[in-house]
Amino acid sequence: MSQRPLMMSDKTDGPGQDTSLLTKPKSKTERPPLYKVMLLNDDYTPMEFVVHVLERFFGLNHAQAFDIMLTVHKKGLAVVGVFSFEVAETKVAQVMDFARRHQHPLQCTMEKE
Ligand code: TYC
Repeated sequence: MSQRPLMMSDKTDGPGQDTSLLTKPKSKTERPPLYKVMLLNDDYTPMEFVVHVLERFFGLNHAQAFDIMLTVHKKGLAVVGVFSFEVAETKVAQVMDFARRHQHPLQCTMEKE
């Protein structure tokens, strides 16, 4: 008589018929969500300041930074990068703090992609 609880390995599917591994649910490897970081236009922040922000916090060269600044200026906003939640949150905080310290109303936000 069995002296222990019934276990999966006790299944009596027959020789070579153990289905316990085949029925295991597939664990999908989901990518973590990404977040768009955006700059918003305003009427007061100097263009050169925005270019500097883009170079300093987003690693853009001067031409790339100038192009994105102009897009924000003309269209109202632009995505300046796509990052993990933690990195996006840090970029937004760095830009907002830098703008505030220089008394510019520049706004930076993030949104799930
Ligand atoms: N519109 C601003 C100006 O004319 C320039 C500017 C560009 C401000 C981008 C903010 O995110 C911005 N001085």
